[in-house]
Amino acid sequence: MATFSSSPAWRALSDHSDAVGTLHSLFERDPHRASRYSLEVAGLFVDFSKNPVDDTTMSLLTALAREAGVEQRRDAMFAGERINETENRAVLHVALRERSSNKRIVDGVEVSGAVAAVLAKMRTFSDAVRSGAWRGYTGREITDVVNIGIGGSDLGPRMVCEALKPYGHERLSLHFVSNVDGADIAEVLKRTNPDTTLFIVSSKTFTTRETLTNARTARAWLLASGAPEEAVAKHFVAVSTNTSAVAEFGIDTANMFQFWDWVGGRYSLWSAIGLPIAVQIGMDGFEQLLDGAHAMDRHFAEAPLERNLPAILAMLGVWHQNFRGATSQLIAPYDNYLHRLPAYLQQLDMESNGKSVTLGGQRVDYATGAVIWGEPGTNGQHAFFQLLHQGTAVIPVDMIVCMRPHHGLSHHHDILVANCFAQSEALMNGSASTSEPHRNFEGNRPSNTICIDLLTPAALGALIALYEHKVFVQGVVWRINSFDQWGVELGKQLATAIEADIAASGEASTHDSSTNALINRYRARRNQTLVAA
Ligand code: G6Q
Repeated sequence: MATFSSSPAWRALSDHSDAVGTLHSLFERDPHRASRYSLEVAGLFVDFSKNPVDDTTMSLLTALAREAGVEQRRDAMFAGERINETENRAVLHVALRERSSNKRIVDGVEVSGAVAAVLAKMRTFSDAVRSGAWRGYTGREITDVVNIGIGGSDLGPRMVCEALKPYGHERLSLHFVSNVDGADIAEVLKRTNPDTTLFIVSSKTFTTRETLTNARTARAWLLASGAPEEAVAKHFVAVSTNTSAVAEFGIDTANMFQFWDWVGGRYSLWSAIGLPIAVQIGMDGFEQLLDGAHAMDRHFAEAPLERNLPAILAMLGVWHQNFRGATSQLIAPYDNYLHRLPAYLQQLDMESNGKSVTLGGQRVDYATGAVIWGEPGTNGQHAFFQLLHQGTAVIPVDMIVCMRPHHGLSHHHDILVANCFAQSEALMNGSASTSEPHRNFEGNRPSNTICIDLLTPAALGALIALYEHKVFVQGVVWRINSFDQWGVELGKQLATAIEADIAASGEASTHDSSTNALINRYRARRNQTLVAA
């Protein structure tokens, strides 16, 4: 049977790969290239002209996407079909941002009403915390809100809360605890007071070891401060799909915010997992975030692939990854508020497309998901940008920059933006020094520039949805299931046996010699007192 990589569109792209000129020559040949290779959607202007592609490349990439069935698969997702086949689930985070009278049926059950009801409950709760009506057990207003969750129950809300800090509430400080490393929660508890701190325990399954360990530590801290057992109801709420586990933990299920198994962890910030966002910026702001994402959804669902922004960015990624030898993708936000975006996109992209088996169960014979990494500009320029300019690897870059800042330091902003534009220009053009090879910059290095007028909740919603759909399209092209995460599930089981060995008496002997020795070393030393020399 012919594999995907020997399909007509794939072969045509392989044959075409060497025929594309350098970026420099492509710009020289076409004075209108910048306007022809850019799009404005849902408040985002994206210039993708600095990618080594011509019209033939673009039409072959679109043909590849069509051949892979991107449009059918997209329509199936929006229709609520169970496209997450290995978990036999629908994938409907797009339904969370519809906010219309559109009635959604999932598995025969009407869910729009339930979505609206959870949004209304989030509004009541976030309004109460923000206004000061929701008080701690001593009657004082809440000053600190701590989200306890990990992975999809942490990265999205954490990134959005950082990005939308300018919209934050004066009295409230948001904190995020994810790591089972006690240092994470210890540092937060050091800076907060039990009677004015509210914990949101976020876990889809409510079985995740890290989250439950941190939540128990937080509860013990509250009670150890002298708070009575009833105080737990005023200081703990939960976001989960697992009502019985929430009740078992001791959180009043009246204070539980529900979501559903058709919302994947890394796609869940739009659900009640976004509660910290609603608390920080208010429910109106949260709904603007949803609306921004919805505008991108409409575009993705309706625009032809030729003018479809998520599809274009996805296919450019496929071009770099499968035909030009790239293996990673740099995310460079020229915006400090977006400093968590690379970490967020790492999960979105790498957990979705870090797969090597097709939906049909075959091992792929082509590259799939890229390694995603990044840091805000201009910091990266003084560190790893050296490798972008003169290293041997080709690393496509997404530069993200806002036209207007949230602060009044316009001089800073001019310098920031100048750096962003200068980097993409230099990566594209390079510069030749005939006398000194070490000063030679080859250029021809690809980048996209994403321009946002002002980083509002709506613009951020559109940006996140753009990446979600980009990742989706790539997964379809690579014939993989972007919606499962068996590697994560494995991780959830792995430590259990070693935890038991650490707790047991006698030497560990059931593992390989390296693992046994490491366990025994830890056991011998963990209680040793450090004696100053
Ligand atoms: C996301 C993954 C994973 C998950 C965490 C937390 O898509 O499934 O990152 O979000 O493992 O899981 P819980 O929300 O169930 O605690």
